[in-house]
Amino acid sequence: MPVVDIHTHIYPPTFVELLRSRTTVPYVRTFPDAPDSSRLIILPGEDDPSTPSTSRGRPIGPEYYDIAQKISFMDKHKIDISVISLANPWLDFLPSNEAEEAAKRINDDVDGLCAKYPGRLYAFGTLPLSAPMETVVKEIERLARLKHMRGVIMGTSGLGNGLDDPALDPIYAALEKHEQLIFLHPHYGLPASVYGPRANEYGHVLPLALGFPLETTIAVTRMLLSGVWERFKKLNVLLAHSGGTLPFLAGRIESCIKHDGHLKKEGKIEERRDVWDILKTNIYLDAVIYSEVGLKAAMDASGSDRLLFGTDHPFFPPLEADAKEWHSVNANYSAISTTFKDHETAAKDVLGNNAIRILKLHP
Ligand code: 5CU
Repeated sequence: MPVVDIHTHIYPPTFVELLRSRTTVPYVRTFPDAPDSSRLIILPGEDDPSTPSTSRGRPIGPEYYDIAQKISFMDKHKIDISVISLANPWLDFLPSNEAEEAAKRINDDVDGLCAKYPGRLYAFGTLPLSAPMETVVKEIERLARLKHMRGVIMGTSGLGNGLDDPALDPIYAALEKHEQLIFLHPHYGLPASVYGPRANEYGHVLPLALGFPLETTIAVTRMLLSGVWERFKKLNVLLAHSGGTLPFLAGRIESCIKHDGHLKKEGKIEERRDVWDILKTNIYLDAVIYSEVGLKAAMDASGSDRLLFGTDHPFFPPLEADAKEWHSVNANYSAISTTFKDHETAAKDVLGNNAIRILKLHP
């Protein structure tokens, strides 16, 4: 039975070099109180001077950029195939004139890493979203021809105005035409003010456990409301972290739409596809939710044939230096085995067969 990890990141060496050359978020640097440990600072506000040094970013070691470490992590956790993707914040921060060249370099770099381990690695590419539209579309076309690429990873900002921005239509059209799915992943979280004045005392828990999933939920709901899936009926999107909170909130979203006088007046209620239809037709969900309760909601919303195992490696490593396995990975494995305890075929689908079918990972 193949196990496929579709949520697993890398910062290829060329990207780490770029981060080391920078002095504003995102960047890699050491701090005076721990001069021997490089820290990866990526999330907005993560380097605020009032933040304790232990919550300024995260220590960055070779597990973030060395592909051999990805393979040994896969071996340790019995993962046969990984679909790797550049981790956040991708190329969102680059000035327009640097984005095209950076995207090509990084996508070629990642495709080359996959080539080193035939049959074990595939990838989602990265788009130069700050470049002119024509450049972005050209990179989608180029990615569709690269041997190991199976879609693109994207954040929620799009061209700067979110994923409901009609200016994104040429990108959605190109992705739909080339059958490349979007792996939609959060990065920006929620405004820091919602976490309150004591947020610094709680490490990364509030932005990662709540900010990330809500960011995804809001982004995808905006896509729904703006009619993206009425215009692009075959556009497929894989949502990180089991869809944020979308499976849990889908009924409420649907009800709010049905009861909205403004939408009714604009004639937008009758012609639309409902949330449940889109969840079962255009949306795939990863199984990176760490519990049976969340996984069951994802399964109920989209179906076990649309759920795909993931780890989020190299994030969420064990804190104990002598840990043999990663608790985060085992939590995802265990949620699958308990959720599907009486459904062996569905368990195998979620662990690997769905990814092989959906992403065409022919051995
Ligand atoms: O720990 C984190 O900050 C992250 C992150 O930035 N991106 C991700 O995919 N998982 C965890």
